[in-house]
Amino acid sequence: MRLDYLTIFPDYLAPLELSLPGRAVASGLLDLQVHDLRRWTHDRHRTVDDTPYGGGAGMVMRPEPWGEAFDDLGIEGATVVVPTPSGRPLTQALARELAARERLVFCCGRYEGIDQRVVEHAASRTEVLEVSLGDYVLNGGEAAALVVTEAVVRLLPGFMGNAASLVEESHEAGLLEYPGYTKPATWRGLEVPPVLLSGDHGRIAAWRHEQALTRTAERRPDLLHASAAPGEWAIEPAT
Ligand code: 6GU
Repeated sequence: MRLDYLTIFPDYLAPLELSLPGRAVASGLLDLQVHDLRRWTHDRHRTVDDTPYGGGAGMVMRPEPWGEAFDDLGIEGATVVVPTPSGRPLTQALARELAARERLVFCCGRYEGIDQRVVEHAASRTEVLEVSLGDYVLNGGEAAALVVTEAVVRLLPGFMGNAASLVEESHEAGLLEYPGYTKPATWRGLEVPPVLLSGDHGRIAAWRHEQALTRTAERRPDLLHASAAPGEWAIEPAT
């Protein structure tokens, strides 16, 4: 998989070369490139933003550097991912969709946003997805791009050591994960639930499922009634 990042803060994305994705790069599974958007500016001050038409607070990112970056990198056939609080909420299902793509191009803008014509233009050339982490506001798209990357890259075949841990875990089953325990069996007066020491795999599986259900009902009742509503968020290429 190829991953490109367009940002005015390339250092913010340095963690990509360290942790989990770093290993995937070393193993040849990932081709990962971080690009400084200012490379595609031409004025003395390397300007990337300007005041909003119609007035109001904050600045909006000008479209020209994005357009030139798209031309130089070539975005045809890639999925352009634009982190924004007004995007489609990131879920495990969306992470799985993105993990099936050959190439993602992340466009990290400041939170006041990128001129909307950038999305419109990119969508005339390839698939574009505006993605949100949740109902809160970050200052820019970089932290969100890191989160999306980690959610996606760990799903790539050959990335994780233990494929079974992917299937069982939180959200893959639509439920929160059951609690985990390891040695010692008694710690500071706290016991591991005895069923886990019983050796009865049927009872253990039933107990874990019940724990997952109880936790989900208590903490995230919305997940018990969740139905996937994909489609309406995808912005397909024009032709
Ligand atoms: Cl994806 N971007 C920004 N800037 N803020 C966010 C977000 C994304 N998701 C939640 N808040």
